[in-house]
Amino acid sequence: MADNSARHILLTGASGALGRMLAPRLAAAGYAVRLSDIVPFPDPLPQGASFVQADLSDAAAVAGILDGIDCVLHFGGVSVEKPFDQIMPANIVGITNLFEAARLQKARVVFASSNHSIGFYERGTMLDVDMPYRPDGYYGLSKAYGELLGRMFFDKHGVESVHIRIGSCLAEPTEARHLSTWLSHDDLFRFVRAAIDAPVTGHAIIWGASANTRSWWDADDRERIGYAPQDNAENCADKIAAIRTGNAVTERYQGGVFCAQDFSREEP
Ligand code: 15L
Repeated sequence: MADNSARHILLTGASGALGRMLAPRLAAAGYAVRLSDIVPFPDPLPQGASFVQADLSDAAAVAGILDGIDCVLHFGGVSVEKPFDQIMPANIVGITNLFEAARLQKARVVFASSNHSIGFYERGTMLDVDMPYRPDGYYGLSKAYGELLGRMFFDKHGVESVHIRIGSCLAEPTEARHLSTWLSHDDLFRFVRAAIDAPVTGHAIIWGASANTRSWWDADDRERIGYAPQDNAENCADKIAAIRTGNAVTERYQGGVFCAQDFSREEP
């Protein structure tokens, strides 16, 4: 195993579903891991890892958890569509505090962005990462903000960031949409490792999806970090291809049910 112990990694959102999946894997890979979340870590601490409770909207607390860190894996914040007053502190103020702290620390940021930043493209439309944002709610808008914040912090301050535009990161795909959007846990871990270990990243945006046969997502910056997904939702097609939601808005757009939430546009 490579000696990763000199690499100090901070994982925010450690107590969430993806954080809990990543934490033991990162520790087992030998990185020096600091975990953080606004709520306690619910599992036994992985060997060698530490945990610091912190609120992302508190700039001083965020500066504190980044002290001595080389690379931040930013999985913290609200992870579903919510009213703006809930998105604002965690996802807008929080990531701004985080980039400011990364600038002082000269740390790289790996951001768990989301397909909901482009959720209003119709299903089947092939997208490159530089196509215009079409967020499907305040949550998706906050992810677009994070990606743009990374762009500004690289151009202005040289802070490197890798933005993983995650599709549906689940142990198994469970519905037809996932044939296009699924990201396996193993592929996310491969992705995160590549983003930590790449010698140079600049500002990179990469689709967070496995090698799905029915993908809607095309050109991105993956070659820069050497990310190569190995799983494919197609292996589950027989079980899930017929599983639909029954909602026309959900079925029409890439963002699925997030698009249908509070949807009030009248179709001609
Ligand atoms: C996300 O960004 C959410 O955090 C997750 O809960 C899923 O809904 C996922 O997107 C998805 O689009 O499937």
